[in-house]
Amino acid sequence: MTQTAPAYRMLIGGKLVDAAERFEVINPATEQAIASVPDASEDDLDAAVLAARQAFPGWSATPIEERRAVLAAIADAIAADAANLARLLTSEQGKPHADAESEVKGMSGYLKGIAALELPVEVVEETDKRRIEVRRVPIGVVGSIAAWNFPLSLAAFKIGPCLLTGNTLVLKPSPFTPLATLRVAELIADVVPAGVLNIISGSDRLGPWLTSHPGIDKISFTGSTATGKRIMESASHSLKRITLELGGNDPAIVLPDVDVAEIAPKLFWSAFGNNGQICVATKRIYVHKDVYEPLRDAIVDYAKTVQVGDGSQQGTQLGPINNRAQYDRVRAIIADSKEQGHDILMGGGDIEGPGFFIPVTIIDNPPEDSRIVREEQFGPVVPLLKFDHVDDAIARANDTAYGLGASVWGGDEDTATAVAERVSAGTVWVNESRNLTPLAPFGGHRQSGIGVEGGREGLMEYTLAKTYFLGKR
Ligand code: TXE
Repeated sequence: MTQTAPAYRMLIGGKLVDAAERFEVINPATEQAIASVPDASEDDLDAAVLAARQAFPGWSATPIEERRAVLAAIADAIAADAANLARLLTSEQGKPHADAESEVKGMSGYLKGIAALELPVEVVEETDKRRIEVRRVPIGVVGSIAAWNFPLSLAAFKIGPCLLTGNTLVLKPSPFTPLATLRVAELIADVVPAGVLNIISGSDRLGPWLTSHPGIDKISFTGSTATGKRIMESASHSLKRITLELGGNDPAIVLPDVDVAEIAPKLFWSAFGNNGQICVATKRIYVHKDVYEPLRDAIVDYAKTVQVGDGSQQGTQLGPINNRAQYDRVRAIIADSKEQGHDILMGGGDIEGPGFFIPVTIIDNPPEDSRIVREEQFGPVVPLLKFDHVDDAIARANDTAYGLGASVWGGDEDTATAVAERVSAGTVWVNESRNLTPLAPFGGHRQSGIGVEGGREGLMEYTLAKTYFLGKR
């Protein structure tokens, strides 16, 4: 009797392979196990790194036009399986089906956007004596770790620039959300040259093995600031290059000349999209006193119309929190607000039944030193904070160890842009928020990260400078 191969296998050296052990993946809306995936051992990791290393000479010598074509083929394979990938994403991540569909579409679009970028040679001297040019060369084998909030988008952020610049990759999805990524592995097994892109799943032990592996030359990580620091430490032993995209505590500053009715839903989704589980979600909303009460009431009225539930059900706008640890973390922050006697405008309670559901929670002007203001909540709870003078709002917005994103909202674009110039963050939006593009760098200031993803600068992070002095006789 022949045994059928299990669903969800790792991609190592062009082959779909299982591991000796597997672990279960939970649907956060039901808390039921929905599938099992390989739990990579150290030997499996060694095999993936070896495959990537063996593929590196060939891939790095492959003309960039061919590498672009491979990225485009990956994007097409993903687009062709969009409905299935979106369904998997909802089941493991919790996000509503429509959001999952746009993430799948976004992954494909991002890869195509990156594939179109150029890394030109820079000529710094051209004289009778010599020509000096700076070329960019790939680093080698990259190890990438993606988080559970956007498994496919983050995979695209890592795959695109890594492969375009001629590196090879070992990619690890979060143990909470490996399914859609392993499905991608299956879709691209015959599309990508063997060993160029390896995808391995594993439990908590795999991350530290990957970041300390001597065969890896660079780490690209998206996750918490605390884990980012541990990764930097472990990378230091062999001076691995690092790109760290970490947490944020993004402020929104709302100026007195806004159109309240127009921005209330926009601000709501800026804070609550993906249930607040976005590194660049708005996490503190500073509102000028002249519009504080009307805007507060408009946001609360809007929030009451938003449907929380199982993401696979029609009409759901916000799903559950992705995992129990994060659920407990968000609930602890809400509990702290209750204990401190903050005015909770809506939410704050429990949602009956299984699943990591938390009601939309809005807190009215808590003190600046409270946990909900100081910490990254990463869940469906946001504080509204009143200010009298814009200087005060800017000072409070900047008073954080983070510096990932920020937004400014105002009727007069020049005034709002002038405020944006004084906010310290890697990305600042004026009258919009959370939008990203493959064409521009995205990264954190201060403890929100090191390095950037996207744009030409993002490509540079996957390369080393190599300077040629070309003497003329
Ligand atoms: O992520 P972690 P968690 C923030 C958010 C959230 C917090 C915790 O504030 O509350 O992070 O989330 C691997 N060496 N963000 O605990 O700790 C681990 O296997 C190498 C912001 O889920 O960052 C997992 O796959 N790897 C963020 C991954 O790191 C290690 C998105 C993420 O773990 C490791 C998600 C180690 N020592 C959460 N320890 C954003 N920037 O958007 C763990 N890992």
